[in-house]
Amino acid sequence: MTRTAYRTCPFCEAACGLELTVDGDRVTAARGDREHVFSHGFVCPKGATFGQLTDDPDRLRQPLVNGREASWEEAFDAVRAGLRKIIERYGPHALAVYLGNPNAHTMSGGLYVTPLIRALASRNVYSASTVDQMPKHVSCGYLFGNPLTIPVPDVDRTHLMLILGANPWESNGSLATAADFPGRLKALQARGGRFVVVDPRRTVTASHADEHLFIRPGADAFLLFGIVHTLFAEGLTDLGDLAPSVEGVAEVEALAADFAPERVADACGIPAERIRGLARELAAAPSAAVYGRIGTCTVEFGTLTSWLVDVVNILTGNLDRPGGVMFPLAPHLSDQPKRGKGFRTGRWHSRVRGLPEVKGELPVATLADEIETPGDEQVRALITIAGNPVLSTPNSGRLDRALAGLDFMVSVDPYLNETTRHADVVLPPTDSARKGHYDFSFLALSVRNFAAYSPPVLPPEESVPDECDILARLTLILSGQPDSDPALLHDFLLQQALQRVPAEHHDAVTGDHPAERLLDVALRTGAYGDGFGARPDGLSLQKLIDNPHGVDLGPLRPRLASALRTPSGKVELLGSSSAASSAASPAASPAASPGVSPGVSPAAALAGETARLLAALDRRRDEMVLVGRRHLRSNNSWMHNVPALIKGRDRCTLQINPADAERLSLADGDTAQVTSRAGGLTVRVEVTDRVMPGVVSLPHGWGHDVPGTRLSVAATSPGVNSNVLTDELVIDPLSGNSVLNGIPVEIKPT
Ligand SMILES: Nc1nc2c(c(=O)[nH]1)N[C@H]1C(S)=C(S)[C@@H](COP(=O)(O)OP(=O)(O)OC[C@H]3O[C@@H](n4cnc5c(=O)[nH]c(N)nc54)[C@H](O)[C@@H]3O)O[C@H]1N2
Ligand SMILES: Nc1nc2c(c(=O)[nH]1)N[C@H]1C(S)=C(S)[C@@H](COP(=O)(O)OP(=O)(O)OC[C@H]3O[C@@H](n4cnc5c(=O)[nH]c(N)nc54)[C@H](O)[C@@H]3O)O[C@H]1N2
Ligand code: SF4
Ligand SMILES: [Mo]
Repeated sequence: MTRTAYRTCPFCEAACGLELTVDGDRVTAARGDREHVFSHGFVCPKGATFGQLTDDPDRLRQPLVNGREASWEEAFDAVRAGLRKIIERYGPHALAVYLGNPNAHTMSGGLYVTPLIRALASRNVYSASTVDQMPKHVSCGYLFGNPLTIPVPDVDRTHLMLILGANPWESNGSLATAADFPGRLKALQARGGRFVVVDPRRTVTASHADEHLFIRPGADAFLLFGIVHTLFAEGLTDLGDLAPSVEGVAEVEALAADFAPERVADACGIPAERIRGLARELAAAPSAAVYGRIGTCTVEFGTLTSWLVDVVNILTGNLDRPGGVMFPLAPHLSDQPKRGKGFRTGRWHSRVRGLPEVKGELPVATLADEIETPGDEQVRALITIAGNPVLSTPNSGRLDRALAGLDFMVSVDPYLNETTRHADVVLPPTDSARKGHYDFSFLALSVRNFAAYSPPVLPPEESVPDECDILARLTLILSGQPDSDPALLHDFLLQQALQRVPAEHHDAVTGDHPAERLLDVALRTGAYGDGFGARPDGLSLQKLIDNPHGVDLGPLRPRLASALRTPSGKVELLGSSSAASSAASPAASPAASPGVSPGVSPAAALAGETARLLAALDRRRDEMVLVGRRHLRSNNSWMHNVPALIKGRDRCTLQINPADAERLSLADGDTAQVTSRAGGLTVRVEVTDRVMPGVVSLPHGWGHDVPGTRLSVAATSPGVNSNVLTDELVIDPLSGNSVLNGIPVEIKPT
């Protein structure tokens, strides 16, 4: 007997609705849910393999202790012994945690990671955020008072979209949840709008664009400052209704004074007249949205660049207006205005390099330093949850060696891969078909307001616990509780959530699972909630269960006043003066990561970065630089074990422009040796004019040929690990984010 079930796809930020065919206890097919209120039937090759991932024979279904299958009780005993010994002997800071990307896609990640970090009480918290979007958090923290208050492009209504360093045709977007991003861009063109792509590669997105401009990697801050300069020089700034709500315009004008288009054109590789043209077009469009992603974040001036993206949106009056960039309103959050204290970083610093804390974390680029360098509070044990830092973080060769030297490591992960092979204990969570799903992260970044909850599609397996239970047990072990019955934490969290709810409603909370009950409380007290009866039409868990294709909550609405968390209640272009921020303490940081002194204001931090950018105008630009890329049938490092996704010709190639190939005596199909300060590798060359001269491109997430893993399909087409080449010593100083694009490399034929 087959049946149909509906479920949000958990693999990327697009949050598409899937229609699953279920046969007994297997998902046998996955297609787009045509009735879904947000994705309208769209699906990509990854979502379509939902069932194959669930059924992957290499997926762990039993914990591993020292490489051997063990019972869950044995595994948790080993975890307790391993972790408690380190904490008792060396204190909590000797224990680090690394949180990988899928935590943003699971309910356990949304609900149980924060309590775990609290129980850990270590300064050594790391995540994939510092190889990804941390610059955007910092720039939005400065501008809007909260690092999670991130405006998204209103792609469905905009007249002009400027896309920098993003390839949504393949990635389906990030920090902008937009199922069927390609369809939305085509609709933009069909209604007479335009989109322009700025990228050192002519990507699929660029080839569909009305215009594509090649840019030298890392140069977007020059381009954007050139645009800001032009807006002021030609009297094109027009904040419109925003004007009374924005502070610091004159200061921004002063910062942009030195960046006339003529001065920055060479550094960008874009003619001055075109930079000026972009400024004029953005100013003249009835609405426009500038959107930057990986290519604007994982670069040396990541925070400054991310800040400039929104500065342009603000100066052209496009913040918080339809067709511009807007603040989504997620169903589990409230819509109440609140003043904040201003966003601060540097509340503590990393031990070895003195890098500042940002959003409660340290940069993953310094994790190997903390493991390798002896001394008090040296990291001796590591917990990884849904992460593969051996493939995804800079100078990963060094991190790989460092992990081998840990006293103890535990990984919560369904695969024995390049990272988890170092773990003493691997705890595999149940598969996605057996998990409920609600997007705590991405409904707050969606280009249209909507709500969806998917209950588990298959019943739980006796032998495999839910990930919420695994994280709850780890949390109880970390906090030194003798009993690690997960119900203890589930109850505690529910009581905490109910603190704001009158006691007479407590019995009205519904849900079959602890995560469902927490969600029910959040929904009912959230912006569209039923208020436990006060608004009978409002949202609740039951209402979402009754609407398996989601509940549409309409296009984004202006809501600046309730979104802002700044002390002034205004947009603070230069950040809040009351919020002492701090980047790298110069004494402790290597020369490659210059920074501003601890305790400086965001305004001083931005001014410091602007001065450093100006100095970078005169750098040599004759070396080859490396950038990354993504493919539609990949998902960072972890889907190469699905036959349907890995089949076809080798995708892990070094793309190089014909002019460079000729100069270096390389032909298509040759192998080349690529070296950087951090490391070297040998890879097959693909000669293509889709990458600009002076730039080579290699995707990340490959390199599946190391011993000790269980990835039998991925190992047949292993590729090479591009992060062997990226340099952990060069970071964006204000956010601690790694620089993964624009890496100087030398290339030789082999
Ligand atoms: N050079 C270069 N490097 C990059 C990037 C780049 O563009 N260029 N991009 C960066 C970006 S944007 C990101 S987000 C990072 C990603 O960095 P990571 O998060 O470290 O790596 P992933 O490849 O996403 O690995 C995810 C892990 O989670 C496991 N997993 C999958 N589903 C679940 C689940 O439900 N529960 C648990 N517990 N585990 C699960 C997988 O088996 C895998 O081990 O990589 C970064 N690295
Ligand atoms: N198919 C697929 N989809 C994914 C993922 C995946 O691995 N595969 N990963 C998911 C994740 S975790 C994320 S964070 C998102 C990322 O989503 P995107 O940011 O859209 O993804 P990328 O393909 O890395 O696009 C970055 C682009 O920046 C360009 N670039 C590099 N350096 C520069 C620069 O200095 N300036 C400019 N202007 N451009 C530059 C690159 O050539 C590349 O085309 O994708 C998500 N979706
Ligand atoms: S675009 Fe993303 S959310 Fe949609 S089906 Fe593909 S992987 Fe899933
Ligand atoms: Mo990411």
